[in-house]
Amino acid sequence: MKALYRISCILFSLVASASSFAAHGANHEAAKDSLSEAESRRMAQLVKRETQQAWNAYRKFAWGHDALKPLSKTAHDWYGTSLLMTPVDALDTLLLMGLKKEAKEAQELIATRLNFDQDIRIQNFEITIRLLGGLISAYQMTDDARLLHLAEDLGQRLLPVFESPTGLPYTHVNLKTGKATGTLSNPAETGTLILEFGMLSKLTGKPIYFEKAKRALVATYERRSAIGLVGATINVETGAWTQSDSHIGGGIDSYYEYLNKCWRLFGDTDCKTMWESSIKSVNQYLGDEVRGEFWYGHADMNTGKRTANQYGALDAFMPALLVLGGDLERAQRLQESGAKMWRLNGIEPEAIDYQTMQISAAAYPLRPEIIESAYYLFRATGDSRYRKMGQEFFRDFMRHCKAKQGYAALKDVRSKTQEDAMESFVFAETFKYYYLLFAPQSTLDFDKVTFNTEAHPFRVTH
Ligand code: DMJ
Repeated sequence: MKALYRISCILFSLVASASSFAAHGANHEAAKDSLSEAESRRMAQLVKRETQQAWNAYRKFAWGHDALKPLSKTAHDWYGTSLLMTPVDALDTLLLMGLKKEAKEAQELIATRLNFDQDIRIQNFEITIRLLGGLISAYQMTDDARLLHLAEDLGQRLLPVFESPTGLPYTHVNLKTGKATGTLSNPAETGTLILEFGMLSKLTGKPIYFEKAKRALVATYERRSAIGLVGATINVETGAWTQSDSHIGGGIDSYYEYLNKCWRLFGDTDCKTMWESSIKSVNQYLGDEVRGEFWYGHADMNTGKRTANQYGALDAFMPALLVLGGDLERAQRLQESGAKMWRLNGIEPEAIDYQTMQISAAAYPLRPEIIESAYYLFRATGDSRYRKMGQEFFRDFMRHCKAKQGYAALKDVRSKTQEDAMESFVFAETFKYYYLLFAPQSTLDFDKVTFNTEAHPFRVTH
């Protein structure tokens, strides 16, 4: 089977390059850098097939649980009891790909089995972006009122996190008792809530969700330094920063994303102002030019002094955000830097030092951000070099991460040793962004939706 699969991959790439050559005639250079529509459709089909196979593996070995462990073929539940993380994260992707049978079974499982009345202490950020986000987009795509009902039940159970003296949310809450805990947070956790809570307000007609999440976002912004940067950790009870390291990577990333997207989705002009002033500081103090390449590094939030030349797989969402902010030049240059990071080992590591190009964190947990950026850049420029880039990434992704059952994270991108983990965001984001990059534009109207940070597409309908 494996040999057959390899042969079909080789045949696929031979056919793909032959048709690319034919389409572009003698123009070898153009052919090398771009992908024809026909090749792109074939890539979309390949992504769809891989998604279906990974879903079948989940179905076979982890049905009803949060996630599949692809190497041991066992199941994993984050909190000892299942919150159906993979089905909720996957549902809108299955729908977008037209995997009707799979989507229907996921929808029924969620509607009949998902139960938030559980005595567990959950992380507000992850549950909001994956579950609240997934339920809302799936509701908008199916009109299944049971999904909205679940979203509202969850939203109510999460609300106690906002009851801190500053309005900055606690990191955790017990879903049954409502006890909120966890005082040390970060901008991503305090500022990545307004799309999901705001949509819940729109859909239920109850303003409280939007108001609480907006207060948390503004409270984060108000604590920016004199030079307009935020730090890495903040105490939600005192509002004091406990780490002044500033960057655009994990722990801060989606705070900036939501400043922009809250304006895009809700037309909120406060968010527009906060976004415009924040991105100026980010570009001024975190943007970096090295060897003619553009990167973002780390700096002290108070002095602006460079503290590390670190960039990684999570930072690679930034070209997409720059596209939304209208800065195509930086977006394109940064994506080239990200591709250079990817090509160091034929798949991207968690982090590198971009001065020395040495790896500082070697894992690859199947992250989507660089594909997300390729998709946004393709939509913004129409330049099929981004599809070509996506084709290269997808082939590497298949080559190194495909397991006998599903896809497996890598412990180390140098040795390509696989790890027994397949995060639910592989379905929500990684497969989805690959598919949307290659599929016809009519699959989803990019201009009419706003993706939450877990790639769940939202629309404001009223
Ligand atoms: C996702 O859960 C979200 O995109 C989050 O904002 C950070 N990144 C992971 C996937 O890499």
